[in-house]
Amino acid sequence: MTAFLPRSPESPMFSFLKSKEAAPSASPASSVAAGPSVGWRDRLMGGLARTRAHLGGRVKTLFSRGKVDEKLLEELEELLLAADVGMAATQRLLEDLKARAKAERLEDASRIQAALAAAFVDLLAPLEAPLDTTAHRPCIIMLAGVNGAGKTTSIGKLAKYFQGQGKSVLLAAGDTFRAAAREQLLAWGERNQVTVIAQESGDPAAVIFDAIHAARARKIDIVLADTAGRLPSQQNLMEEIAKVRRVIQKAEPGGPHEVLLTLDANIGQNALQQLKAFDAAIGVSGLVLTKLDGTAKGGVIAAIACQYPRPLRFIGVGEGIDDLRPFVARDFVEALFA
Ligand SMILES: Nc1nc2c(ncn2[C@@H]2O[C@H](COP(=O)(O)OP(=O)(O)OP(=O)(O)O)[C@@H](O)[C@H]2O)c(=O)[nH]1
Ligand SMILES: [Mg+2]
Repeated sequence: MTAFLPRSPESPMFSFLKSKEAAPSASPASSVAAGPSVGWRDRLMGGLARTRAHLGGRVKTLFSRGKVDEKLLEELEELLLAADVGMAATQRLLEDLKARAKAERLEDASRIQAALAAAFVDLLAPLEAPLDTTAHRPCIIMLAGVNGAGKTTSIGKLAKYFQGQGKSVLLAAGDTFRAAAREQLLAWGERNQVTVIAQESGDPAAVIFDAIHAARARKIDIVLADTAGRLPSQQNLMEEIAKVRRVIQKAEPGGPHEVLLTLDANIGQNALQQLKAFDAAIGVSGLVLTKLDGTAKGGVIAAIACQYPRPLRFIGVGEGIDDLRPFVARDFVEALFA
């Protein structure tokens, strides 16, 4: 079993508290060019620009014909598939649109478009399930995902988001694998003025175990535990993360209270395979979908909703600290078809 490393000056465990120093040069990207004054709605609009151009814009042109016929449905199918909506969700949306067109005798572009948007909202609404962190203190949130998906950056953003809700936060540097992973999390810790529990090297489970005890002693509301990136095909690493989960459970019965899988929206349909594999290994309770700004494949959300629904807790639309927020289906669809 992993040993709990007591905090002492000799201990290799660090506790980085509220340093006022500027973040080191390895610090995360500063806020987006748009600046912190830009509201979430604008960030979402900006972030979805590519998917909107590929899907929303072309759909508009298509619907300007003003008639829902077989040819239009065929072309719409192509557009949806190209945006990574996936076959199952595409068929569902087309059926839904057909039914609405018939029932409501839709014959003008804006009403057809509104009907498709409504079909999208119906499909995505079940994913809208905000994370409740109030039932446990500390609420232990573990992030997992493949290399570079955006786990550490999302933790940095979440730390700010939760603090903004009046919660106290502690970060656990559970990525003891990649060089500089710890420094990256420390930089986010400094930026948010929150404690980061880390070790020079060693076992990720031990670091997180330590962090949970520190959080309990300090009456911290939320622990955000980083983990190293791994591919579902790396069996030993998948076993390792399953062990991390078990150790958390030992440290805090009932924990982790949330297992967040971070998915990079750029990977499109592969997101489903990753979700299935991580779910089998660690039981995914929620999703963070990152990098929606860098892709035209934002439609993958619909594929997830249709084929492997899990609460989509947060979406990321940029590298800035304010570029992550809870998923709201209606706002998302509005931004998609604006
Ligand atoms: N454009 C954009 N970039 C993002 C977003 N989220 C994360 N990134 C970038 O993606 C890169 C990887 O992010 P990390 O947070 O280091 O990813 P990770 O999953 O922790 O990576 P590993 O620890 O190596 O597995 C960084 O350059 C981030 O700035 C997003 O929503 N939009
Ligand atoms: Mg990382």
